[in-house]
Amino acid sequence: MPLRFLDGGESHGRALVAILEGFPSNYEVDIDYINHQLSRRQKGYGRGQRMTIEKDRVEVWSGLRGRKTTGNPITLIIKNKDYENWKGYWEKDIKKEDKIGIARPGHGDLVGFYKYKTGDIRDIIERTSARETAIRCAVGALCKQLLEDIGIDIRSKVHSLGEFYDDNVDIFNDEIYDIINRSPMRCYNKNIETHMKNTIDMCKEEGDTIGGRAYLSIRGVPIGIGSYTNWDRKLDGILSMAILSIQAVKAVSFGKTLELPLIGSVYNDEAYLEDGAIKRKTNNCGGIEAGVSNGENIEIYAVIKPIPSVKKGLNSVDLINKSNVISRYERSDVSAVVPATVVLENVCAFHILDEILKKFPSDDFYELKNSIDRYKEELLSY
Ligand code: EPS
Repeated sequence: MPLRFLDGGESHGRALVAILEGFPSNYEVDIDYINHQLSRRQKGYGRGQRMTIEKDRVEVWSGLRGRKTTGNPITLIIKNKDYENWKGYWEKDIKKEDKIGIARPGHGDLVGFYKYKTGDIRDIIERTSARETAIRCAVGALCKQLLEDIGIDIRSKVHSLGEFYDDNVDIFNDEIYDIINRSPMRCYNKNIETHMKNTIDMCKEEGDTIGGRAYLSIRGVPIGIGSYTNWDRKLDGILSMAILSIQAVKAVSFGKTLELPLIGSVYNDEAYLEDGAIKRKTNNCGGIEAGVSNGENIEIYAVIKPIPSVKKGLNSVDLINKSNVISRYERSDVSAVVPATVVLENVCAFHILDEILKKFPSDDFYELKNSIDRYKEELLSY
């Protein structure tokens, strides 16, 4: 059965909800693990005032008996604390004079106004908001926890903010990763961290926003996940679609593709045998060849654009009164690059598990674990 979920919920509505189907039974879920992912997502330099209101905790309303999954659909809920401040808002019809017509260029405001024709940009803001990533993280965290138990580890960091780069860092070194996880910029180099923080402070002062790049690495995916047999089965295609669906992500690349001269003899990862095992001299392609995992770490960069809620204003249009105006400000974050790294981890976890389940169809966790262990053993003698 494919792994699938849908989520619903508005940024300032009652709650965010997801129903996850196809998750193996008999898996012991650690709710603290999910809540830890939710709390990691809330942190980071550049976050706005909203994060002082929310303390995201997941509630599991179905699919668990004790701590174990039953194979039934898993219903996850995160209540919005800010809902208390918006009570009444959802229950009444909006007055004409309270409708928002001024669009923020770059946000969903303008396109949503014409697409859904409710006459109020507020309806669009509520669903385009990156608040939705909280529930996607809860779904992904379940998957990420299971992946760890079958030897797949997903880690991330900030790669750049504005013009500052924290490059060439081994995130699978536990000491280094600990420093990254404690850094408000989720980066390693302290000097770069200071520059990044100063840049965010400056943007905040000027009423501006700033973007950057997130880096993700997935270790332990065995060779042969994904497929080249048809366009919609390619692992890099599937991951790219999911990553581009994360609010504010505008580009995705694998491995060193954007850094290297695109010359065949330099770019392609040469292979050799060592003690019977196939090794690579480099991992420029980021662990995926022809849409299939090649056993190396899957390395991904995602470009996070600057948030469109720019306090100093942009030229825009009042879509209700049909006039040229300066865009209105909506409370927001100055930068979403730090939380985006955590979202990226959890969003990719869902799809890696889905692809694993396609190769090793299993209803039960132990069936899955045994199939993977057997597959890895067989690979050694093939
Ligand atoms: C967001 C605006 C801000 C962010 C929000 C995304 O919320 P608010 O409008 O309530 O100030 O903090 O992100 C979250 C709430 C979250 O949990 O990540 C937006 O417009 O996209």
